[in-house]
Amino acid sequence: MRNMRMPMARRRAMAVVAAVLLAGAVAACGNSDTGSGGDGGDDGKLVLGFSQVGAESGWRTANTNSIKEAATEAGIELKFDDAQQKQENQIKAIRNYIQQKVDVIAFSPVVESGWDTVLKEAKDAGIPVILTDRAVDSADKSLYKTFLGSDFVKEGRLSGEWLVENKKDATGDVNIVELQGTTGSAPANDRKKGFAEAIAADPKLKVIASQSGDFTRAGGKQVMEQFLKAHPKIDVLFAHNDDMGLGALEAITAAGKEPGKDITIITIDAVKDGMQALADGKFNFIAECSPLLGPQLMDLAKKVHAGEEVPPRIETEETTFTQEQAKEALPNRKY
Ligand code: GYE
Repeated sequence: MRNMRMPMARRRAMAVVAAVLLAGAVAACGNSDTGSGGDGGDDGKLVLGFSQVGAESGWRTANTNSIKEAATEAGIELKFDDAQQKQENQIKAIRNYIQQKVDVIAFSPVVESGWDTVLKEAKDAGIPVILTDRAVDSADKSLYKTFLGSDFVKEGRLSGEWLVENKKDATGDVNIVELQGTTGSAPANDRKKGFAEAIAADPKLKVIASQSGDFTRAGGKQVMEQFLKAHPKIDVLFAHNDDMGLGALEAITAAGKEPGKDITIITIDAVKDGMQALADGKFNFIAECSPLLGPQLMDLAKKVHAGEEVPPRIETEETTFTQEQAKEALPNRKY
């Protein structure tokens, strides 16, 4: 029986292999049609491969929506990948885009370091790369065409300056806890730096604990619980984004403290839920960080594809909000 079956099994296996090879060949043909080598997609549209960080925050959701909407409006074919906050997934997505010969690659690098190899691969394939939102620390600036995004150091500095002013009459030490963004990310590194520089102006302002909450609500809540257990006197929370601040609110309330009163809360982003917390008196100050990068990104994609020169750094325009300003601005917020 066994001997009889073996050839049949083998034949089947060979048929499977043949089918896989055929499918691969068909897919490869399909790719070379859409892949275009710079001539656009099937219908002549510019093809943009975009690797997104993830879906970790309200900011990120607004950013993804902005990019998708703007691509449709600009008549650009968008290939979109969500890397779930993992650098290895982003590298994989970028390599796929190179293989598919997209016209332009854009991505928001989850962390700052470790990009040189894959960026070099894109450059060697003749595909221009645009950085959006977050920067890389590559020394070779020719690896990408431009970086579109916020000045995170400034956001940290504005947050710190507000605190210096707000606590100028306080007596004794002002104990600050800091919820950092994703470890190694540009916004976490830069916001920490800007804030530290600003509060150095007043020696009574002291950061007594600083830890990553990975830019998520769950992370913010969990780390704030630890902070509250370890430190009986916390006067200020500086959270690197709204979502971590919103998560921390739950921990603060559960610990029997009143957010915005017992603990002064400063965050960054100014997404709707954050602005609502500010208008409700639970947050005290927000430095804005705009996620609406889509239209500018599409514009840049068209320009670099056409071989036009673009400025190496394009900064987003932003403001700050107090509780009163949040009440006024909320009805017209787009995200
Ligand atoms: O502040 C945070 C998000 O890179 C500016 O990432 C972005 C940050 C934003 O998760 O909410």
